[in-house]
Amino acid sequence: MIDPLEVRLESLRSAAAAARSIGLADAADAAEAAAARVGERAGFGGEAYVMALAGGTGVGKSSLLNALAGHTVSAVRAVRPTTDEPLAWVAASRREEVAPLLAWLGVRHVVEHADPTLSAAVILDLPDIDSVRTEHRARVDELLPRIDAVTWVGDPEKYDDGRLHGYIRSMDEHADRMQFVVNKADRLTDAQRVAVADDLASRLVASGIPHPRVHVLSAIAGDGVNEWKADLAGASEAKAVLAAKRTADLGEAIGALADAVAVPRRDAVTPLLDPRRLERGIDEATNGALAVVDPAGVGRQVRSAVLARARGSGGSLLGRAVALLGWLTGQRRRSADPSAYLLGWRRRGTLGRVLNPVRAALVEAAAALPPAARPAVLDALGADSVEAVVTRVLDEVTTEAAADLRIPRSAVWPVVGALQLGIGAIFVLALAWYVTLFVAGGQVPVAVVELPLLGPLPMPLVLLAGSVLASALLGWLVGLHAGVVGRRLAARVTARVVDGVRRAVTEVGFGGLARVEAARRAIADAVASAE
Ligand SMILES: Nc1nc2c(ncn2[C@@H]2O[C@H](COP(=O)(O)OP(=O)(O)O)[C@@H](O)[C@H]2O)c(=O)[nH]1
Ligand SMILES: [Mg+2]
Repeated sequence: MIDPLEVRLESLRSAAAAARSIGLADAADAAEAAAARVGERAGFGGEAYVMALAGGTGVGKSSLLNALAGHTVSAVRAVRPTTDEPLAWVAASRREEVAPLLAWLGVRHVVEHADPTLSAAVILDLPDIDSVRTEHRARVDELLPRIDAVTWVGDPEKYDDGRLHGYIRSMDEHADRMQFVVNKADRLTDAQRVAVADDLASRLVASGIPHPRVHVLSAIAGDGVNEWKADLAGASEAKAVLAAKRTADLGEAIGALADAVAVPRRDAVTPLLDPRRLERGIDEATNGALAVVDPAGVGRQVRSAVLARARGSGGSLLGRAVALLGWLTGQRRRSADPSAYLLGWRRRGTLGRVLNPVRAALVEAAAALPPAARPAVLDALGADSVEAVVTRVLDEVTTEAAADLRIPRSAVWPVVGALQLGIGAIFVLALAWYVTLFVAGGQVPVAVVELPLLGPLPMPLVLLAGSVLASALLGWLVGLHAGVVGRRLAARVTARVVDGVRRAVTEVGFGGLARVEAARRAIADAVASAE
C-alpha cells in the first residue's frame, strides 16, 4: 500500500470486523461509517501535500522547481530531448511518509528541503508525465488519485495546445486539483501576460474547469514566482487541516472500538480473565465433567470385559458356565460393557458441575468490559449456550472413544481353553472311575501311584485331584494375563477420555472467551498501527 491513509483505514476496518465478530454490531457499524467518511477523499492520504509538475519537455518544469527552491535542485536542459531522471523535492519531515509513493513512481532521486513556506510540500518533477503523449496518459490517470495536485506547465507558445485541452477535458472530475502555469513570461509584455492569462482561463472554463487557477510567471526572471509559491503554501495548509481532521476522525473511531472492549489506548492489552483464574475455571469444569463421564468407571468396565472374554474362551468348564450365567443374567452387560457405560454418561448425573464454573468465569470476564458491551459480548462468549454445546461435545468424545474401543482377544486363551477341556475330560473320567468302583463294591483292583511325600495313592484320586489343581492353576494364569491386558487397555481408554473431556471443556466452554480475546488483540493492533 502506497498510501498511509489506506494503511490506517485498513486497520480501522479490520478492528471493526473484529468487533463485529464478537457481536458488537453497533460499534462496528459506527467504525465502518467513519472509515467510509474518511475514505471518501482524493489525493495523497498522508499529511504531506504532494504536487506533480506536468507538461511538455522544455516548458521549464525543472526551472520552476529550482525557482521554488531558490537554488538548483533539478538539472535544466537547453537541448532537447532531455534524459532527465524523475526527481522529488521533499519536505524532510514527510520523507518517510512518501517513501512508498516515491518507490511506486520509481523516483530514485530525492532532494530534501526544510523550506518553512512549504514545510509539508513534496514537489515531483516527472519528465515522463507528458500529458499529450498518449502512452503517458495512463500514468497521469493512475497518479492523479494518489497525489494532491497536478500543475500543468506551458509556455507562451504551448499553452493553447489543442490536444492538451482535450486531455484536461477528459479529466475534469479532478478539476479542483489542477493548477496551471504559463512559464517564460519574461518574453511577454505586461499586456500580453494579462491577455494570455485570460485566454487560458477561458479555454479551461470551456474544457470543464470552472474556476481555473492560472499563473503567468517566469521561472528564470522570477516574476510571479512568489505569488505561485504562496498559492501552493495555501493549498498545502488546507490539506494539512483536512489531513489532521481525518487522522483525528480515524483515531476517534478506533478509540471508540477500543473502549467498547476495554482495550487501553496506550498500554498493552490485558486479558479479561487472569490466566490463573481461567486455568482454575477449566480445572473445575473439567473435574465436574469427569465426575459424570467417570473414566475410572470406564476403566473398571474395560478390565471386567477383558476378563470375561478371557474366561469365555480360556476358562475351565466351571469358568465358562459362570461366564454364560453372567451373560444370561445381564450382569456382564452392567459391569463389563465399557462402550455402553461410556455412551450412558448422561444417566450418571447432571452437568451442573461443568456449567457453573464456566458461567462464573465468563460472567467474571464480561464484568471487565463496559456495561454497554456486556450483553453482546456475553452472548459471544457463549454463556447461554454452554450447556447445549458441552453436552454435544461430551457426546462426541464418548461416542468416539466407544467406537474405537475393542476388547482384545488373545491367541493364548483358546489354547488354554482346549487344555481346560482335556483336563475336564480327565476329571470326568476319574469321576466315572469312582462310580464304577462304587457300583462294583470294591471288587475291582485299583492302580496305585507312588507319589513323593504322599506315598501310594489310588489312581482315580490322583487324576481327580490333579485335574482340579491343574484347571485352577490354568484359570489363575489366564486371569493374571487378562488382568495385565485389561489394565493396559483401561489405562489407555481412561487417559483418552480424560484428555478428550478436558479439551472439550476448554475448546467449547471457553472457546468463546478465546475468540473474544483474539478480537480484543486485533483491535489493540489497530490502535497501535493507527498511532
Ligand atoms: N526565457 C525563459 N526561458 C526559460 C524559463 N524557464 C526555463 N527556461 C528555459 O527552457 C529550457 C527548458 O527548461 P527546463 O527547466 O529544463 O524544462 P523542462 O524540460 O520542462 O524541465 C531551458 O533552456 C531553460 O533555460 C523562463 O522563465 N524564461
Ligand atoms: Mg526537466
